[in-house]
Amino acid sequence: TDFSGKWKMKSSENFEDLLKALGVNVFLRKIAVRAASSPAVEITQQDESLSIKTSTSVRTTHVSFTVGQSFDEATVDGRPCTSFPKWETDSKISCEQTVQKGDGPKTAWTRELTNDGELILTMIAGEVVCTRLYERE
Ligand code: R12
Repeated sequence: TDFSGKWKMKSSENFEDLLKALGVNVFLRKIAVRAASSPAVEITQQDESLSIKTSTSVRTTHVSFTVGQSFDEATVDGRPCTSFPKWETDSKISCEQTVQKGDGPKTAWTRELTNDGELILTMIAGEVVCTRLYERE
């Protein structure tokens, strides 16, 4: 599987509910929802190592990791966490997050490449699952 490419978002479900579950206040939620409606995502992958840059008008994140090895990143609401990415199938990575301080709902994400070459991102907080569908630019 090769996630490499520039991706644009086609649809998003439950993003605001996800932020709500994480305790993000309504003011920041509205700003985040607007900004996150047109992200630019660029992924480079070499074997098991991925680099994912996600840009919006209010926040840009850049993570690099190797599947099977823990790494530090931040939850979608910006809390530092340690993440452990693993192959769930040969085309799906699932990643559990452990926040470094404080508590809150359990968070995780998955990224899956579909047969028709689309990318499905899920972000999870407790019972809430946000699903975002991307296609290559
Ligand atoms: C908060 C502050 C900010 C944000 C929040 C809380 C904004 C977060 C954004 C996230 C975008 C995620 C994407 C994910 C993806 C684009 C805009 C929530 C700035 O306290 O599709 O990969 C300061």
